[in-house]
Amino acid sequence: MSHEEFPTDDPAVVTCGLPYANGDLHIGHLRTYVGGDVFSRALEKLGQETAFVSGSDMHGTPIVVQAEQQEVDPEEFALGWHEQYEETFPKFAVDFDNYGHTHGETNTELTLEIVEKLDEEGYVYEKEIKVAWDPEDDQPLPDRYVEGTCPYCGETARGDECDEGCGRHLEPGEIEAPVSTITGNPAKYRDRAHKFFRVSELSDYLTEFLDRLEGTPNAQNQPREWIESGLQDWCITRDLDWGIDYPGVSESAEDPAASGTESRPEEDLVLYVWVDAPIEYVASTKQYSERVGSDAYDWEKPWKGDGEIVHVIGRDIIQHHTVFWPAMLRVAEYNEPRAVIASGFMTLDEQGFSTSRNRAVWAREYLDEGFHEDLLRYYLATNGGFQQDVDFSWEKFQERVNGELVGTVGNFLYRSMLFAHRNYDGTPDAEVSDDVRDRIGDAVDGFGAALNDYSPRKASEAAVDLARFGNEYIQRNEPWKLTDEDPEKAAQVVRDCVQVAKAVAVLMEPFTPGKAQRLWEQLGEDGDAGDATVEAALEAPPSGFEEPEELFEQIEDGRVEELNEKLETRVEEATESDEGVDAEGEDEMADEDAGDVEPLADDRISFDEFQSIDMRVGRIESAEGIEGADELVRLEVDVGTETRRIVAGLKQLHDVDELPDTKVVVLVNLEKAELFGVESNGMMLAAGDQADLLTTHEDADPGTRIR
Ligand code: B3M
Ligand code: ZN
Repeated sequence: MSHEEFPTDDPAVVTCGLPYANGDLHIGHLRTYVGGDVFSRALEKLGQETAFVSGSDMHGTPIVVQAEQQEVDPEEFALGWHEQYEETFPKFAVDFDNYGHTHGETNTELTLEIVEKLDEEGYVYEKEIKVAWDPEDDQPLPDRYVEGTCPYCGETARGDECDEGCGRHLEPGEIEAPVSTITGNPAKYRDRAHKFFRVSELSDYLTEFLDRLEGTPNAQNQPREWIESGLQDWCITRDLDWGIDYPGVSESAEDPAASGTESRPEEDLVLYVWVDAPIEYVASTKQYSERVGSDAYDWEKPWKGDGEIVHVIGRDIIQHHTVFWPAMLRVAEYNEPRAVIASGFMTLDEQGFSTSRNRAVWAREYLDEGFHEDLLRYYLATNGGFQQDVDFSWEKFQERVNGELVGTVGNFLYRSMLFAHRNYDGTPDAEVSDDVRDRIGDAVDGFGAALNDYSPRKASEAAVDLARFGNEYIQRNEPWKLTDEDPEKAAQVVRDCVQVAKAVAVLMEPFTPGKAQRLWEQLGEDGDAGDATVEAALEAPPSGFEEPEELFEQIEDGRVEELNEKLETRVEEATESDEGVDAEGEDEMADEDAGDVEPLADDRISFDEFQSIDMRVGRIESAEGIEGADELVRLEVDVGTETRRIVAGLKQLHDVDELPDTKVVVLVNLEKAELFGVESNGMMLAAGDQADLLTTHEDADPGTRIR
């Protein structure tokens, strides 16, 4: 089934993944929010009625852990960050129609209602499971309180997700060799009764749903693989006292002795954060409706009636949005999402952002440097396809700004409008030529097609290419030579250029709303450029306008050098002070991104045990990405006596084409594993988050044993 093209007659809701309310925002975080804002503004440009909503994610273990470290209440801790996000987003023109939070009343009520409905429909059951437990602290270790090995890909995994490997959601009890992140002790597993949602029963529905789902291809392909490999039921409760209490928990936990499981204070069973988090999408839409009135926007239409739901997310949370969430919506009798647009990751100078090492360009810092928010918006929304990874460096930023915004867009607008102002006091009295009318029409069509293709980048190209056309057009027709010779023709050319300028204002607005507004005013237009739809691209501008100013400014080389130096110095300083902190064993867990050194293992192994590990020098013969898997690469590796096929999570981190001929270290007697349908016969050793491959220093041949 395919959906009706945008714009449809029904209201749409565009949502952005909820940021966890637990830390400063850097420009890497902004990618999804800018992407969502651009998409929702662009839909409105097409004439689609759209609400744009999100909120802060207040629950979950990362927040509890950090609040504990700071010795504050999780609510107070999370609210502090929530307020900061509320202030930060508008500074980047990310204008949510409603920005709520998951601990609010609307979300709590809706969550309870939905969970009760899942229960009533027979989709919830209780099961005893193994829960990680800290033997020393005698407490349960939900989610981020535990680290270990992913049972699917063997990478280090944290709590409920394999964030460095295959990206899967991990159920409680699944992580292997669990270690408590509180004490560093090996965790034990204990039996506890928890609530489960029968997602497995919805496999057929979800398979059909994925066939209908639009958005970026990664959002359809990854879940298909997960569903094919068999869906498990989903544990929807946690042993924690921060979150939304499981409804009617008193009945189920009434008599723990009878079930033979650990006794548990009733209030310690809360819903898993991923249950109430997406429900905030609905709650936030509802709050918006309540504020503007349901005549202006009726939240029930997209969620329960005729309307469109579009989720904009980071690619690490695809599974939640394409499996668990639609399963919940289905049973609770809500509409399913029409599209999931999942963005790639962001790197800074080709390396990961690291909050603990201060290796980031912070949102606030970007603004403090005096840059207009639109420049970053343009960079983030148009650099590569939405699902591709994006690297940020001040050089690349400078190149895009100076090249496209200053050189193409700004240059065309300034030269044509200045000429129009000087010679005609504004828009000359002439009709737009058919050719230019058609050219603008094509740009508008391209813009609409790009959005229906969920490609903000292509939509921006429609706008920038139009400005490029404008530049060529004025250059080719040289109106400055015609004013005396052929004044009629001169007026015609300039009239065309002014229309192109107006169309550029309309089409650029979703990307650069502040600058588009400025241009709108320079054209003598009243009101809000954001309210103009694509039809305005071909409507005549007012006849008079003032002398224009240049919209964009060049970024000089010296400025880039200065910014790079600042970043380097800061990273160095932060790394030094970080080392001090690590030595004292603090600051573990605080880091979301990378960089903390794991404590050395206490458990010693015997030399015999070491001897049983067979590691060999290998040489990569070939490497290619596995289709549909974002990170996995299939490699053929010569290990001396034979060539082994190995699957490794390297795609995001290495240039796959450059891998052949690299010498590596291969663990050859690891049991075989199947990853995305490909058998992996061995494991290559690599260090850390960036999968820094281990290699040999001299010329050991493939097959040489490592001792
Ligand atoms: N709070 C943040 C993340 O995992 C998480 C998103 C919730 S979206 C419903 O990216
Ligand atoms: Zn994994």
